[in-house]
Amino acid sequence: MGFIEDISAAAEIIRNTHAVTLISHIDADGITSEAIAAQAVARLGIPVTPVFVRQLEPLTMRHVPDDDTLKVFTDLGAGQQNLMEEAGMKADDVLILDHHINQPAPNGTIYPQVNAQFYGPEYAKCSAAGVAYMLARKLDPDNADLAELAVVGNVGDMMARETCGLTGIARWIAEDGAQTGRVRIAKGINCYGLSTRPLHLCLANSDDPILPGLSGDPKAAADLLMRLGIYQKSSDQRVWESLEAEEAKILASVIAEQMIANGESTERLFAELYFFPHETELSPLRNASEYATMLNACGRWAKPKIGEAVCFGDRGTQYREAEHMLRHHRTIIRELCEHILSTGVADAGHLQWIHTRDTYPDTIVGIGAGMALSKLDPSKPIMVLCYVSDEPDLVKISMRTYEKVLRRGVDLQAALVAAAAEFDGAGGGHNIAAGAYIPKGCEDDFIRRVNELIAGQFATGAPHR
Ligand SMILES: [Mn+2]
Repeated sequence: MGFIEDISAAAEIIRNTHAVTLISHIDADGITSEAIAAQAVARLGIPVTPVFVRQLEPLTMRHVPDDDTLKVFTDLGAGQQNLMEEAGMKADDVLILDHHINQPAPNGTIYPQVNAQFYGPEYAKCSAAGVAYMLARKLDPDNADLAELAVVGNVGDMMARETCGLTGIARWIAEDGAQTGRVRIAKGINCYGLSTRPLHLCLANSDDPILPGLSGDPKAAADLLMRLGIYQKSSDQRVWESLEAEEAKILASVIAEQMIANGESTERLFAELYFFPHETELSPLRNASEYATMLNACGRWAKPKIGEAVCFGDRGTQYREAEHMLRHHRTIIRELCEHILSTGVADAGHLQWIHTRDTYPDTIVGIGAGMALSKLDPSKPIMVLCYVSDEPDLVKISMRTYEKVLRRGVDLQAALVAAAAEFDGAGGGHNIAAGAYIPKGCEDDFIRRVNELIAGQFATGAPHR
């Protein structure tokens, strides 16, 4: 069926139920899709109970209550219909809102599902929060005030990353939010921290794209800003969002000139950005990517309900707790990054790697890997291996690289999916950032195999992209 039919059917299922249990994932997309669906359902006067899980697997299925509520799965479920069937759930008891690969239930139960992967390219780059939003909008056009949460979920799930902006239905949702004034769509530099970080740090921290002479060098970035009259002194703290249009334009064109002079493409210098003008200035809730980080921080440190409260509009006690989570998150990631740099990585030839064992939680090693890479050899992908807290037999693999390396043919997802399968593990992710789980003990062979696969990708070179 088409998207409209599936969304209409989902809306009917919600309207005809007396109580909902919402089962969702703990990352930014999971928390926002839950918050959208929960508010849309609650506004109909139907009681909702949230259940957040790190992953839907046999062990976490027991958190899903065995009662007569409708089980709505957001940002998960498409790939776990076998577990629903095993738990004895009937098609009438379930609604799946997802964007992950669909794996039908083995005994043929057809669970109602709206999955962004079903409807062609216009929908393909839409996260679960986008799907939940379309359902909310179908239930009541007044739910358009939830558009910002869908934008946060989409951006948090990297739907804007490859194309430097949202596309298709996800872009339509941002525009829908712009109509009510809750979302401001802007063009600007493709850096992180535009609402909260002093601009020189924002530029110095940029690693995709690499800004020649600025990335990794806060002092040079502050000097440039003083030269342009954007900073009065090197200790200024202005953020990008506070720049006048003319200042932002001059800054972008100077950086673009430097990139061109260095033979770099400026293709990734500009991005479409999503701001929320009703939020307090200088707060991480002012733009989609920083908002998403705050929710990820809550989820990764096992407090998804704090993130949910922020999505519901709490700006008091729970919000302060979320700020605390965010600070904690940043501190641990910075420590991990320093640990990687001070310990040093091993060079396998076509990738560099480090095993952090149980020193840091597996939920953040990928982020730390990405940050450390900007201070390592950027031409080789980084692999970080670590143990998984509640899975003593597994090793988690996180890999990161840069757009520039992708253009030479590298695809981390392809490499990790293929290698993990050979070792009875499982891999997934994106070409630029991917992960895998493998059995403990085969790490050395695994590194060798991934290195071989990446060597092959470099040798074959880039396909037409
Ligand atoms: Mn998602």
